[in-house]
Amino acid sequence: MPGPDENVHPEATGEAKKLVDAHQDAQDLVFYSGWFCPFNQRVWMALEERKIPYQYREVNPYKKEAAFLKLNPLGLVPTIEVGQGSGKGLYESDVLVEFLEDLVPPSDDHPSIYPSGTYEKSWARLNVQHITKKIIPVSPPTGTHTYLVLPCLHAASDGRKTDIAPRRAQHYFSLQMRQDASGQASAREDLYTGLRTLLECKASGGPYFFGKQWTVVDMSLAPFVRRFYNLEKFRAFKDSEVGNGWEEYKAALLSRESLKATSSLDEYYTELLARYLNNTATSEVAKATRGGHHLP
Ligand SMILES: N[C@@H](CCC(=O)N[C@@H](CS)C(=O)NCC(=O)O)C(=O)O
Repeated sequence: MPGPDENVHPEATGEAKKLVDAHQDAQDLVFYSGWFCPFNQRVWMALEERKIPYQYREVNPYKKEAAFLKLNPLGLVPTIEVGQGSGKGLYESDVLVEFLEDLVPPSDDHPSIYPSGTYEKSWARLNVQHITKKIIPVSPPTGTHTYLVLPCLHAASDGRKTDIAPRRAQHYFSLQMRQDASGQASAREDLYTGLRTLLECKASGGPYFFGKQWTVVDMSLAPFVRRFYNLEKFRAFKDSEVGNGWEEYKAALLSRESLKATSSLDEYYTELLARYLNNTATSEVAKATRGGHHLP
């Protein structure tokens, strides 16, 4: 019997559907995509931002079909096949985004999504890690509250990072899935803190994390923020509670063309997110969040 996630709407809608239709021709690079997935949307945005030709193929990753498992043994979207029919699969959104940066040298036709400068590139990666490990998932208990250690080492010289009892910090997915009010309240606080910490490191002098240049840091967070409207509606998430310029930053993230072009209609996201909000989702992400494990 199929699980509830397997019944996901079969295709993108709205602006995203137009983009899908425009990317049906065969290309060397095949993008195995799930229209609904925020990790997937990172890679789709990178393809668009870097203006790299690709063929779009919709996959239902919950079906775990044999041909797809040959490209990605985890059976997750996003996945990319490098060379049409080559069988050479790559996966993991953070890895794919770096791959797309390396694939074509940055130029006016293919703008970079990383800042220039060796230090700045690694600083960008550190902040992407913060998003992937400390804003989206459950963090395992540690002796210190690690998201206060990362990423803003420069600013964290005031001793805040030491004296918090070990506990599992909970963020974006937990806030959706927790059914009890006190669990939701603590997940909401953890999410606020994760966002605030990122903003402490944001450069001034422009709307984006690095100031004027839009980069991988903005891209890694934007698809999740695109889905925050559900947290506002059902989990009492309030932009005004984040502080540190969050409302301006959020507006900049949401107005990026590549985010809009790769987004489906709200009602289709809402249908899928409802399974997280009522804790019936059976995806790997849902199982990991429920069990307090690392995300797949
Ligand atoms: N760490 C992966 C996560 C990808 C992921 O969890 N994708 C979900 C859709 S949002 C998926 O394919 N789920 C299939 C499943 O749970 O079986 C990445 O960053 O690419």
